[in-house]
Amino acid sequence: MPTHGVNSLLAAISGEGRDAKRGGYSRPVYSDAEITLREWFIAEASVRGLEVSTDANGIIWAWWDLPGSPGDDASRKGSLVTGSHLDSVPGGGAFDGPLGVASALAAYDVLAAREASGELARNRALALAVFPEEEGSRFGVACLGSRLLSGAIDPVKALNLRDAEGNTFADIAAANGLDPARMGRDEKALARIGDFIELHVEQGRGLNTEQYTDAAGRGPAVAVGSSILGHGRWRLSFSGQGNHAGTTLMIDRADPMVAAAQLVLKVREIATAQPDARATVGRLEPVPGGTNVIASRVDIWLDVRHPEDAVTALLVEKIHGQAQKIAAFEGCSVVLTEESLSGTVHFDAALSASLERSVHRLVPDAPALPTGAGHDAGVLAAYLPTGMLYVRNPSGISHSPEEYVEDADAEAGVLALADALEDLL
Ligand code: HGY
Ligand code: MN
Ligand code: MN
Ligand code: MN
Repeated sequence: MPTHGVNSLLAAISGEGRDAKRGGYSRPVYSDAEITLREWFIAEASVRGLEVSTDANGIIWAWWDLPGSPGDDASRKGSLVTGSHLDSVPGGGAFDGPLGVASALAAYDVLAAREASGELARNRALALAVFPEEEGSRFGVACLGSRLLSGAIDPVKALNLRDAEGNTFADIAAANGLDPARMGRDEKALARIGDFIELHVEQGRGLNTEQYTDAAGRGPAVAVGSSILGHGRWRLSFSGQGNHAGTTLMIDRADPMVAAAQLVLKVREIATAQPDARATVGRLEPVPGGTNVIASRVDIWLDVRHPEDAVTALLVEKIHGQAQKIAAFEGCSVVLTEESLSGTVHFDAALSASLERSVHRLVPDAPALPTGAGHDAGVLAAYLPTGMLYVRNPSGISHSPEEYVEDADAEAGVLALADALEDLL
């Protein structure tokens, strides 16, 4: 039984979903690559004797029941759960999601060895979990699996979400063996989760700033999550007059691409003027998208984040107002659609205090760190105690092939997770 081969577990999947065009990994939910990673997790959990099942919402659960336990809902009520996701953003890094899943497997190995040697006597079951569509890269709503589980999204809305090819989530879910009619808030599954802990690669420069690093530039391997920045996603569709690039005089144009381009600059201006705000247009899609064609429509996707939800709303209102002004000037129209919204999350205080006590045994200078990145632990925080651990990312870059975790830090993350879980088992 490997003690904690987190790096070998990650190496085993490092070839799946590589994106030759963008670099990094593209593993949209229910793509071949993400399905291969799901199968990898199921195999790794099964070989460890865990009881593995996929629920109606597509969440995979791998149960380590108490010795002699019937393993039913009653005996699993209030269990400890740890895990993350396997889907990625387009051209994402190797660690965002998979580090948390591989670390959960490796932390189980450490704890199983401690139980076998008599060092660990558990009072609770432990489950490893994999949540689908955390990035929202295929169907547009982030943390779709945990939102369905908790009831944070209406299953009818979820099932009607479409990917870029026009497939509905219902169709893709059904093609992957799920029954759309059974999707939605799952009281039994929620009752089984007493605490949820997600280990994740750190996605900013937090642990790399001078505040935490020594002269050699080395900072603590692990941090405990304190909060998640409120954030949301909107789509702005500019419509104009599609036309011929050669026969249409400049004066005769209603070009939505020109309107969208101006709005992108306005987004930066508005967000830069607001302390602590972040706003991004990371995706822009002209229709029909021909080189010699004036677009008839341009869709842009807006990601806005701020600690105060009211300010996020104000920023979106300002951006929408500017979009309407620009569209009118350019002879176009514009429609704003909200795709998803997550308020600022403060992790459970008691659980985070327990995580800090555990982690400080191994990493005494591990700080409590806020993050600007959303997570399933953030969605579930509204329904049950959740907490997070972050593992140092020397690049400070994420959602990019440059995302990175050193082997030694990944191993430290596993031991910190194992200690944190042990103290709660
Ligand atoms: O977008 C986010 O913050 C997360 O990585 N899904
Ligand atoms: Mn991510
Ligand atoms: Mn993630
Ligand atoms: Mn996440």
